[in-house]
Amino acid sequence: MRMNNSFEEVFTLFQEHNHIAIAGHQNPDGDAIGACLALALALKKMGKEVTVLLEPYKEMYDVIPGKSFILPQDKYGDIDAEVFVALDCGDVMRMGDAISIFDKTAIRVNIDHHISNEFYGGFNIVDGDASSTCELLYRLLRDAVDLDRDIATALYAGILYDTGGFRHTSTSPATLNAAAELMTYDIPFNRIHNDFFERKSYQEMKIIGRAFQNASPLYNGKFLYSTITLSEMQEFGCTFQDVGAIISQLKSVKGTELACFLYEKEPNVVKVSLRCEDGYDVCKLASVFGGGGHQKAAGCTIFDTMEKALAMILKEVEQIME
Ligand SMILES: [Mn+2]
Repeated sequence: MRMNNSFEEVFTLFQEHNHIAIAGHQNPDGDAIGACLALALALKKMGKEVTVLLEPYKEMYDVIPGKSFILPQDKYGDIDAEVFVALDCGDVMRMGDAISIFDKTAIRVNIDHHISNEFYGGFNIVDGDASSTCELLYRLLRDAVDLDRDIATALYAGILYDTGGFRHTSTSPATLNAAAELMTYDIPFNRIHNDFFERKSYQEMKIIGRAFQNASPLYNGKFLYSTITLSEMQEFGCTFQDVGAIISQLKSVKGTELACFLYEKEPNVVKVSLRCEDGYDVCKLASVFGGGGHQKAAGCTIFDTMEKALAMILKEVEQIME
């Protein structure tokens, strides 16, 4: 049943228990990291024992404080938490290895802003209209905890990341009010912006170049797609973290209404990212392959060869474009 709990109910859970585990999604982005570390910092301030489960992430996110809460993956077996909080995870599978801890924890909380979220927690706070999990978390924490510079930095970072620097249409007056309030804590907002959106490594730029060489426009340029194979990743010395910016670059091409980027993470594991303008729904498209996300930004994983994965995507896109 898609029913939300109140902020008070969830906050009471935090008050009444001591050890709280927090996880974000696989290949964590600014919102997942910001949300996990902001909540960890806030709970620590309340005197709680806190463990954060997050996969290793790119150095560009190191501006977000609280990294020391993250437990190495080989220590997950030691976790004995009373409450588990999943943040920014549209579905349970997005948690990756943390899923086993989620499954064995008695009290499970799901806080998220993905429209495809299935309310998989025992307690849920899901708002598909929120720009980011961090915006949602800000609303939960602002009246309950004494915010400080570190918590504010983490929350602001997540909001900034998921709105693409307050540019995506998910940005609302409430988003900017949250950001304005967080700015009063003397946060390094200029550095956050530069680290997230300006600085790219030479390798990332080169693989973006290859992605554009490989790109093909279809339907009079309304649809643009590209692929990067595993052997190309190896050729450029890239990891999957280096291809994260490609989808937004494809989408930014003038006239593109729908963009798709596929890369081979492992043999027969193809990650698909989708972006679109109003009038399309890529969340629906991704859900055909068991994925999800937002109306304008979504993704899925196809367990097949690149060739077959691409053919399947193009077939779905054909139906949308006609
Ligand atoms: Mn998010």
